Amino acid sequence: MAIMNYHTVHKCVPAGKREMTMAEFKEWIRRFDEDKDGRINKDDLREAIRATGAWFPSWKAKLGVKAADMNRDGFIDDSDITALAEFAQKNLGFRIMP
Ligand SMILES: [Ca+2]
Ligand SMILES: [Ca+2]
Repeated sequence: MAIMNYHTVHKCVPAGKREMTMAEFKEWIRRFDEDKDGRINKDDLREAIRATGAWFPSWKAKLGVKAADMNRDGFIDDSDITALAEFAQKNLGFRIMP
């Protein structure tokens, strides 16, 4: 039997359909904000994508930041979350309710 470690319990998206509300998506992505400054950088996003089990997490993280980071400061903050959710729906198999 597999032992659930901290990462498994707190960071994994349930297997199967990744359906969640926008609020749940925000909460989920914030768990990967390692330095807790409220912004998601490329490395944080890579870990989030890795946790979904998607392939090429580094590459997808790069694309995700490019797609979502509207003011081009290299970070995904609150105002970029909607665009990131869109990216997650298109590329990571998420289904996010408004
Ligand atoms: Ca951060
Ligand atoms: Ca930004």
